[in-house]
Amino acid sequence: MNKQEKILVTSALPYANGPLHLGHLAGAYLPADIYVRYQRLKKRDVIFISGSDEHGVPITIAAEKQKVSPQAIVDKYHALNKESFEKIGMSFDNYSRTSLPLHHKISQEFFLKLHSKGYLSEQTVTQLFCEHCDRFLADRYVEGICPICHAAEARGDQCDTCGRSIDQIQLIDPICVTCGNKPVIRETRHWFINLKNLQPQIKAWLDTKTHWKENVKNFCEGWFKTGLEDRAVTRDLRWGVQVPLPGYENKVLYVWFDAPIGYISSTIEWAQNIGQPEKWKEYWADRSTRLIHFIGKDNMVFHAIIWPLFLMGHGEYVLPDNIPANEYLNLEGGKFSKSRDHAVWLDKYLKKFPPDPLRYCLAANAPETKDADFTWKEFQQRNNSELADILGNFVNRSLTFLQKNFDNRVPQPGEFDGLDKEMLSRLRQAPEEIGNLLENFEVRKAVSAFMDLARFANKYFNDQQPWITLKQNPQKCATTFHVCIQVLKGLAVLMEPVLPFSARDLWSMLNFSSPVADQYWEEAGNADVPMGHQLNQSKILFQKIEDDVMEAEILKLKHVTDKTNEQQKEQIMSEKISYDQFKTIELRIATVLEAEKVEKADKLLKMKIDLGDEQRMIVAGIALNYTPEQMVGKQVVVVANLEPAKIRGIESNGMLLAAVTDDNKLSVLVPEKEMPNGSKIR
Ligand code: B3M
Ligand code: ZN
Repeated sequence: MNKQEKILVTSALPYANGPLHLGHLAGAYLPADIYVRYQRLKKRDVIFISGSDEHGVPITIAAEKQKVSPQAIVDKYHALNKESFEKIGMSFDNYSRTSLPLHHKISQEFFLKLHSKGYLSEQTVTQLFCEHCDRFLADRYVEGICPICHAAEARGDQCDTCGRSIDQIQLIDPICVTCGNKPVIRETRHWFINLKNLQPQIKAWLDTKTHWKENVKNFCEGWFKTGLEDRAVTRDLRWGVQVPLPGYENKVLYVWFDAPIGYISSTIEWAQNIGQPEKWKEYWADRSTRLIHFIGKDNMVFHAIIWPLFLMGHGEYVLPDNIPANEYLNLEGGKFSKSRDHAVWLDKYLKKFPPDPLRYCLAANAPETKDADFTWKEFQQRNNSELADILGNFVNRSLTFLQKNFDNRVPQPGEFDGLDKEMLSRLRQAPEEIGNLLENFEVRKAVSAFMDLARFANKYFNDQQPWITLKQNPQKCATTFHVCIQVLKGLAVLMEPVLPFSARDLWSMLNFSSPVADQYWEEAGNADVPMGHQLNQSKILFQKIEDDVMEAEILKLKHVTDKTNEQQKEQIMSEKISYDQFKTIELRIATVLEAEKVEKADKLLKMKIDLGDEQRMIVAGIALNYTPEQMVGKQVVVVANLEPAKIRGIESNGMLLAAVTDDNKLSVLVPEKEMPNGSKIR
């Protein structure tokens, strides 16, 4: 690769609808940052672009749930995520937002270009419409049973269980996610991208990408086998980029139409910010730029098939050179889940731990070719036994020895013996060896090659026995430390992509003036620290993490029941709670005053209950076992201090207790003799 070549690296634009978790970081962000930092050390012309994806149904649903405006949601999470990214060391050249007017303008221009070139066609289609909410149910606004795999809770655009994309009309028993009602079918007009006709064009282009990762190539093959379908690129929504055509005033561009254009608008914003507003074209409008999109595997179809087609249609911009998509990261054996709070949130992590150990752990165990699993135990083990005991130990023992015995200066070497020579030769080879792996997106192997070098350095230290040679052969001892310092300098540069904060700290202990990030990767292996160079005070680079700290983190995840992890579930069931915990649950006797079935929900009964000093509405899933008549007049037990929950659009203010078996036998709990309403249960 020649030095003049431009590299444009992007990370997927995360939805600004919630905080980021480690799964996000491991897939589309950290690997990109490591790659970019490496390319900067190679002195290549690289820029690193990302931003918040602030449109689409994920945003509006979050806004409705939190009862605030979509703008308030994206403002909140853009700020939070941007800050987390900075703290974990993501070195974006620009982190933009798709709600900016600039992005709207660029997206509309892009749309009109495709429109004028005949890539889009208008079609009348049938869609699900909720009469209660008075709107079309785009994408995640509707859920139902998947027509393909019959899993429950498939969404209007995709089933997360089988991973297939769905035409919402085909959903079995669809319901409006907002109000729980059954939608009706209505006609609407939309613009479509003609993927069916374009399949040969995109396939021919993808066939040239022989250097891509296997998982990405296989995935594309799979799509071609089923055949591409035309896809609507507009939506009946208000939040988003307005469709710039007459008659479409109440419609916006599909979020997956405008989001990847965010890569372009963010680059334009970057160029404006650095005072060279035309500079973005040097990247986007030059066909020799290497455009590299880092993404997680769930974004593959959009980046490898649909986005390149948009770019081909537009005609003026470079196409992706590579899409090193990563697989998923799981957490303690289960999927990351926002709804079940089975997650390690990045902002929370950063309040407790330093950034580098996480970067190291996620890089060493990156989900490159298959799903990987994050466990706190592994995190602790990698931090304690690798970062602290290997790398940190070598740094610390070398520097404290020099401080004590050599006046904290680089000593003059004598003749190099075999061990010295081998150490220096490994150091010399390391930049190329590790560099080739990074160039090839093999972060796991790169990290392990780096740690091997540090491991070898410790062995070198032991084998030279400087604590003995200090007295018996001072010249040999001086040589050993001359070599150790050369290795430390090399390690500092080579660790910068993965461990940027620790690299900076080590660099300052070594007392070099120009920043470590300004060094030349190739020169990391040159043993060129001069004799007599004065070092700074050393400090501990990596703190060990104690067992109880990890156990507390593991415990936090335990409340989560995960169907895929029966073992975990059993553990939770047998866990004890304290009496104080039990006391927080307010159980009371109530009498059912009225009961009726909930329309279109077979299982639900809505009941008015008397709690002595107040009456309330509750909803309970007992309608298959009890008729409304059977319930009226019955005394029951309810959890009286449960926060209100909306069930099928009806607010329930308490929970009725019942015994249930796995095969749905159900018996409502009743007091053995009549009790005053409101009586407490202890
Ligand atoms: N916002 C999906 C996601 O956050 C989407 C990526 C857009 S990349 C152009 O996973
Ligand atoms: Zn509705």
